[in-house]
Amino acid sequence: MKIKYLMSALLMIFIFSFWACAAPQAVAKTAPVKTKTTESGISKTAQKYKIAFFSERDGNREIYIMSMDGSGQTRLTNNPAADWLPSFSPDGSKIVFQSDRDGNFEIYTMNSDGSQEVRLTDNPAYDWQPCYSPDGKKIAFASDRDGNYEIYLMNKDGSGQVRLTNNSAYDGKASFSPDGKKIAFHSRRDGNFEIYIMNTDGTKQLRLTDNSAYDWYPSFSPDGARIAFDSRRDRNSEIM
Ligand SMILES: [Ca+2]
Ligand SMILES: [Ca+2]
Ligand SMILES: [Ca+2]
Ligand SMILES: [Ca+2]
Repeated sequence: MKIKYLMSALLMIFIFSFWACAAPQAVAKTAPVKTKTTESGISKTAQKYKIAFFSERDGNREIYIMSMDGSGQTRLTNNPAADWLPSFSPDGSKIVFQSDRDGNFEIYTMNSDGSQEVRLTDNPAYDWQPCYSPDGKKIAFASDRDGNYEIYLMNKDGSGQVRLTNNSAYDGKASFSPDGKKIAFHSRRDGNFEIYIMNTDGTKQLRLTDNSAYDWYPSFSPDGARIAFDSRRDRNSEIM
């Protein structure tokens, strides 16, 4: 069972290298650990940090958290809609996620114990792929509210929603740089998916990749020096 839990944790870290805005947001230090001995015996440190993930194990997509050794798996959402793509706030107190519980996807936040769910967006379009800024004050997300997907930025309470990209192609999957000054994202504006960066006010949009394959799902390294992304240039997905 120890190995099973460890593999589960490692798998989720792997998945979040694609699906969270960045690995540091998916793994967050939460409330002080009360137990002095670990359930799995792997390490006390592993239980101090939590991983948020989604699973269909209970019949539909729900948000769960667990310790980094796979112990303490707890379901946080409970409704028949799809609740997914969770990402911790930098201080670990909140989780932002997307849900179609009201008929279309909206951005929601909740406390890291699942309490106090709050809807931040409210419109008939899809609003999804949320990501906290490193200071926790802003949330970037993608929405097709103007007819095609663009990157938007809002305050953590949902106020002040502004569009950062503006073109007829798909723009999505925002990921903040660790210093909060840049947003990496993927866009199809040049014919196929490429990785771009821009300032957090939408200025200076710059393409970083240039090839005929899909390059998408960027994520900054913790030191901000590099960007990991997924590419199909070898005809299947690879991590660059
Ligand atoms: Ca659900
Ligand atoms: Ca919506
Ligand atoms: Ca667009
Ligand atoms: Ca490409």
